[in-house]
Amino acid sequence: MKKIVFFFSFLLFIQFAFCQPAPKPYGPLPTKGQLNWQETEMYCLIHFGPDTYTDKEWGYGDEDPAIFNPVQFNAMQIVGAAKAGGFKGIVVVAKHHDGFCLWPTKTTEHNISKSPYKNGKGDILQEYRDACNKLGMKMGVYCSPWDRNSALYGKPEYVTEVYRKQLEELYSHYGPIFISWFDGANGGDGYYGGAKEVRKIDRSTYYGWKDTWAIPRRMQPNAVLFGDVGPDVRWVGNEAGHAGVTSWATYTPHAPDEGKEPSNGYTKDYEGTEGHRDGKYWIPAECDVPFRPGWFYHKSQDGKAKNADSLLNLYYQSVGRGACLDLGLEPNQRGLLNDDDVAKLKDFGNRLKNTFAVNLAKGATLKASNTRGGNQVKFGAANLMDNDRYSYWATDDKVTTPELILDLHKNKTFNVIRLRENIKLGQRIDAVAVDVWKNGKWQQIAEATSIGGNRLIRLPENIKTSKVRLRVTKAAVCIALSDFGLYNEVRFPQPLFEDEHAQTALYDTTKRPELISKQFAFTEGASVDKKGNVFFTDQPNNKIWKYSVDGKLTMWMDNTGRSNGTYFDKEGNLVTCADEHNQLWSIALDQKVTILLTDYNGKLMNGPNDIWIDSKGGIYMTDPYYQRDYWARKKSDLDGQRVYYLPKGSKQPILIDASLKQPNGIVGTPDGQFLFVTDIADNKLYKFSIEKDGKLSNRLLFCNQGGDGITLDERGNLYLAGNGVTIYNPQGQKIGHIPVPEQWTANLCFGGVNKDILFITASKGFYKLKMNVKGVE
Ligand code: FUL
Repeated sequence: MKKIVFFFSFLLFIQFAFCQPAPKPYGPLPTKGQLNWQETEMYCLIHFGPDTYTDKEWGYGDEDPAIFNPVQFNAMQIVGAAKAGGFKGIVVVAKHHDGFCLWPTKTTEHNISKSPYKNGKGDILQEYRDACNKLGMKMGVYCSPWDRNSALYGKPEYVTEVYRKQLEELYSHYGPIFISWFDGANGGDGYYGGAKEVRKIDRSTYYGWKDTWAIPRRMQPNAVLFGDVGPDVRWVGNEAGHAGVTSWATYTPHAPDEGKEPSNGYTKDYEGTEGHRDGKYWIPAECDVPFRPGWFYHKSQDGKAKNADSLLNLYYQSVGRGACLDLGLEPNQRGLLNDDDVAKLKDFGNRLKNTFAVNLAKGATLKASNTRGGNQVKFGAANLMDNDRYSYWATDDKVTTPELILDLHKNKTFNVIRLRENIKLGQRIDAVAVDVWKNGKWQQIAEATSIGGNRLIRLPENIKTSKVRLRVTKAAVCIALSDFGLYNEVRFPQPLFEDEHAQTALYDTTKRPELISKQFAFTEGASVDKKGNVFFTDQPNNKIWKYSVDGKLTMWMDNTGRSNGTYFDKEGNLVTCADEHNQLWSIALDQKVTILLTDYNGKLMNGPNDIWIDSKGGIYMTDPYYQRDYWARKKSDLDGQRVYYLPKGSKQPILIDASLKQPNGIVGTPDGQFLFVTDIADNKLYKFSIEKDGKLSNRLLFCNQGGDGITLDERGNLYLAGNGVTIYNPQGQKIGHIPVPEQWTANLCFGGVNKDILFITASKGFYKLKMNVKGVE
């Protein structure tokens, strides 16, 4: 009897183990076209046309086709350079906003057949098609909906008789198309057949997107459709080439105005950066960014293409975050990429190839805490090592936080970790952590969120270990992980300090900040006057100090209302955050105080912290709440920590942002277009667009580091105080770090006669560092 029982339980076990079905898919799922797109990872967006000859980015539509004569045009050179860079496809801008068609279309006279190129017999699209076929590259098209040449633009016939017909021509002659790119720039002034006027269209309805998309669905069913609203691939919300550190493949597009239909050019585009965990649709992000500063070729930008270091940064911030990278290429007037551009692409391609050539996790002994139904063949961890995106390690339905230990048998050195989910079963994993065995115990070295089709963790340093542990710390359902890789990226000394657009380094990186004095309790609020003298505050001691251009340090004012952040206005008054009274003060040179602001709608400010003043004299201010021992009140009078704008002359601030946890440092660009604000509690830095009325729009996550004060240099680099000073380029990529030997670095500004000395307030100390760049104050 015992034997029989044993036999039946054994049978049951076998049945459980081997008949355990695959996990149920979770949430929205990718289509075949989207899987193909995901595997493409990197492709190039090629802008070439009349703008190449007129030195413009957006042609007006009145350009004479006679200017288009690329005598040496060579699609093989361009597509070959992309291929050498590791790119797997191209997207040809077949028609840009100027309306000039690079193929002999029947829909308009404004096309290549009217140009001298090959005596009017040329067809750039066909040449790209042939080159792609020869080189095994995928091809996509971008046909701008906005057409500044067409007399019909704005009327329904433009959509039905011109635009859609153009798409049909492209799909029928130049396929297979892997992506059809629909742009969101729309309507405005243009030539419009000679009318030369402004034409506005209703972005939600004019193009009848549902009917327009039906054309590629019918003619190129495997192509994905790109746009602000997808429907297959979404715009990431910036043209700097990066997705959010957390970036979901799922997304629900929203219109900027409540109750309206979102559409291309009419979404809350900043939401595209991170997507939505509970998004209704599978619409992963594409990160588009030009190789050179502009999308089109400009002679003045020769030599300014991004180098391999910058491209690698972008790669990790796009492909490494589950998105695809779409890099703009800019053929010149001869119809070729410049040699420098070709060389940089190749360098980048080689570095990528070398990095990912060997998966150091291969050959490891794998120990998973759970394997679905005990079925090692179908669901075992060994599937992580076979380089197949769809074979996978799965757990039982109930197990959402499994662990995997990799015994590498000997010490190996790596600095990149790769994770992939089998996305045919949806995006299931929210977060993971990775530990290594060091000094007899597990030590965490990394964490990551939103795994999806591809997640790369680039570690700041090389890790040498013989044992690695992966912990899934949060998943919506049981996991289906397809890939685990450890790689070693060869890094060159100090690549981070080189500015991509300039030959000179930002400063001599062998130097450290020089201590001026350490006699303070807590320094803050550095700012510079017109002459270059620097003023800063010692808040606990209630004083303002001056460091003059001739190197003299003097106490400038006592009883300063516990001034914190400061900024000079145009008239030369020092505006300060008088935190003792929750006010803004303007202090004249004779130290006469004028109170600028006391409250928001009758309620006490929390404690104005830092300010920036625009060219109109309006003051941008952060108002976080830090309980001070010199206050009688114990809680905030307001119900949040926010950002305000005080127009010049007004006593009532306008609330301009309530979305940050604890806004702190603040600075704007000198052209008044953008405002940067740090969120110290959420460890993030945001970039906003400034509207005409001073209000903010387009919140964009600039980088995943919060902190204290911020300032800008003349190249647009941003300096963030907190843990020393961290430098970000205008694209939000970290390009350097200046260590400061203090607990906390609070604020900074450029000063000195030439405004090329970086002054740093850090806890008890006040420091300076000579730079090769100037500030913009
Ligand atoms: C934008 C366009 O307005 C730019 O000129 C460029 O083509 C870029 C890729 O898309 O929306």
